[in-house]
Amino acid sequence: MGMNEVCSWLKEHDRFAVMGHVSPDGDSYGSTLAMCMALRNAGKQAFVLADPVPHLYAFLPGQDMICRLENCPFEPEAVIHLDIASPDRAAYALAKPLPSLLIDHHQTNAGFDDVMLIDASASSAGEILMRLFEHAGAAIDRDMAACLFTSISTDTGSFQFSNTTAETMRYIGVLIDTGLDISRLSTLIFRRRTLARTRLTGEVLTDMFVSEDGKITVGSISLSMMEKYGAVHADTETIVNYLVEVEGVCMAALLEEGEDSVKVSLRSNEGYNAAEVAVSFGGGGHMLAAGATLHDTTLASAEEMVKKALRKAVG
Ligand SMILES: [Mn+2]
Repeated sequence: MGMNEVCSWLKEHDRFAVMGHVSPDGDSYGSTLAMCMALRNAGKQAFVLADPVPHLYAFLPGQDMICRLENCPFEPEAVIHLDIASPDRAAYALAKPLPSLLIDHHQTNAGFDDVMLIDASASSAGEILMRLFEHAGAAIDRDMAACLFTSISTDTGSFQFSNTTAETMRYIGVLIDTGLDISRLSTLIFRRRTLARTRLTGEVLTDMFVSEDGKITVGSISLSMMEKYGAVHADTETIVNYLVEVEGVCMAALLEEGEDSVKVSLRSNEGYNAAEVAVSFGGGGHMLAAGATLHDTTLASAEEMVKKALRKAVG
């Protein structure tokens, strides 16, 4: 579906709930906040349904627009889903179905809303939003720019992944033109980490599994490790990158024990498809970065399952 259809759908409604995915990342927070700001700038009512932002993204503007399902400021009449690969990945399930818009960039997205804007060639949900704002002639202020920069820079690995295109960089130019200090933001996002995250990373890397041929690495984080370092979920977000950056590795996984599930983050190097492995576990994502959540399993048996799946994928 095209931009015109999305624009007229947005014009038809007045009171929006905007949400991203479970275990929200920089693209999820950044795109939902930017969308909410754009709607409010257009005279609409809107809020973001999400957990409060973690320490890593404490600098994001507009956090007062965030609420949980139980304390929404008003009854929404339409919902916007951003950066959500499949319906079960949505941050919240609403009590009753509402007119819905999906904006996403996951190659595994089969589509699940009334109106959809899915482009797997876009680096991030934030980049698709910039295209939409440009099409609609919506101004981007500095607060929106900070959110969109967070979206795009995190999903492109600070503009180092192959999803970074000339168009991506042109949009970053638009953001810089608002007066945004990208050096300050990049430092906060990529070159600062809590002591808890630093020490947790150390233990994961020391104890990681390495296959005999050196092509597979698997790291694990138990609940007791989280407790030992006083770490929170946001502290684990980028540890998997270290695993796939080991020379000679084709595919890597990081397992994170939850209260009643195990979260699996998958990364691969060029030529290996992490999304395929994620889909085999009921998850999804991109070629080089994907994930899934395993239920009814222990950390130890999840490790065995994931090692087998990676072995099969890598050959
Ligand atoms: Mn994304």
